[in-house]
Amino acid sequence: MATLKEKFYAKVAPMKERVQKLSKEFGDVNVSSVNVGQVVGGARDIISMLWDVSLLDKFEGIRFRGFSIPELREKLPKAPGGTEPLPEGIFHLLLLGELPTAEDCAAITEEWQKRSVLPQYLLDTMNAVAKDTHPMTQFSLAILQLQRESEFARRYKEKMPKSQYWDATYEDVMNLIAKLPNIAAYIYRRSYKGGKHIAPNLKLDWGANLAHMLGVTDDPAFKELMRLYLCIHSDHEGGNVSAHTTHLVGSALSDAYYSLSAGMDGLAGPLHGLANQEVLRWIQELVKDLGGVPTKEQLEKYMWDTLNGGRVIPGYGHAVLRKTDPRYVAQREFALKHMPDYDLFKVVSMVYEVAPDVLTKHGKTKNPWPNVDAHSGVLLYYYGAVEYDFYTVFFGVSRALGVLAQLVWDRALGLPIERPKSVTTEWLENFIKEHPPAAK
Ligand code: CMX
Repeated sequence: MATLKEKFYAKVAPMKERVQKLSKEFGDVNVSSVNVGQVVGGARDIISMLWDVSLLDKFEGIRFRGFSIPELREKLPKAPGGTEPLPEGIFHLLLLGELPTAEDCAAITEEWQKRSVLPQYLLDTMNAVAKDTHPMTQFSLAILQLQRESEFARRYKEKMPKSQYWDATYEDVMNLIAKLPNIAAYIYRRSYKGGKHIAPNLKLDWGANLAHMLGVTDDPAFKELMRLYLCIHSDHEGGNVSAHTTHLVGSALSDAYYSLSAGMDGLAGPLHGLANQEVLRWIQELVKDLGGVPTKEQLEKYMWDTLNGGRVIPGYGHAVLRKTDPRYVAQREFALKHMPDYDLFKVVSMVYEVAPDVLTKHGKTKNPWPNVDAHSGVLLYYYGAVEYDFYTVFFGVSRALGVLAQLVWDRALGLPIERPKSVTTEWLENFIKEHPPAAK
């Protein structure tokens, strides 16, 4: 059987030819125009980046290499006796654009297990960090510390030719992804469980092993949750902050460690990945303030208080999506199957009934529907992972799959250093003076 690396290499030349043809023959065809609102307003909708591993439709949601989440839950290989897809499978799909067999997934599990050991100098560094440092800071620091291992950096120093960049990046990516569950579990056990660590189980798949090393429950459904969670958070096309940052930093030929660490710093923002912890914090406060599961009327008032206090309803709204996020739906289905009577799930469901209407009346957000972060916390909480400051680390472990699969492609295709144009406020004002809009 060809290895994952051999299969990837076989795809590079034809893909490179397609991209070069587009650039050479159609390089001056416009695919997007830019207005002043987009320059000032966070570059919304400007097409300015190549990202092959996933594509987002504002109404349908994410497709990973053309497959929707319900399709992938059906088609990707499962663990023996399991019903949720294996993250190994989604990585195979994202990297190669092909659905894997169970055998392909087993080979990736084995490869990652071999590369998963954390070096002692990393553990020493992690042990030196103050325990109350936010888990995302610890996660990003650990990834950055591992940069010492970078094959790309080592070979670049040894005059590696451009044609080898993908190979060194592939090695870095596989070494790094393999270690992420161990890093995450180490942070968790050190921060919240008195430093009593749990040895990895080399027989388990990547997601199940993370569940095992966290040690919050023996319930096999938690392993299933981890597998599902790690699949659905893996990618959301290239323009979101964590993906774009990883790609941008990588474009300077900073290696996978630098790139992912930077991407994780972006994920740690409350408008992005940190929203999953904020949702749980907001729900916990709400239940405490209202003395238990609220009525709809109480919840509605609580939401207005949040909005009138100048704060956002965490887990709602999206820069691109304009309907309920299918990642939310997948998690809701999981909850309906495994914890339909759980009080916190009832609150999350009630928020789903009330929030879109309140946000629509509030009249600011372009999308009153829930995003991925509105649901994940309650599932984790149910199984005993109650330390919600840690939740974004789960997101980060998963997000690595997509952004690093794309990073290997970035180097294989020889994509250049990223350098969009910025302008000053004065430049924009002068531009408007010179190009006054037609009177309405
Ligand atoms: N609650 C209250 N107000 C909201 C809101 C929400 N959930 N979502 C958007 N708005 C507000 C914005 O703050 C903005 O207000 P101002 O005009 O005062 O600046 C206005 O509505 C318009 O925003 P928008 O164009 O609809 O949304 P953006 O593209 O600017 O921002 C997002 C998108 C996700 C940052 C925003 O919806 C938000 O803050 N949501 C809450 C945080 C959250 O859940 N983030 C996670 C997103 C998913 C992820 O990346 O993990």
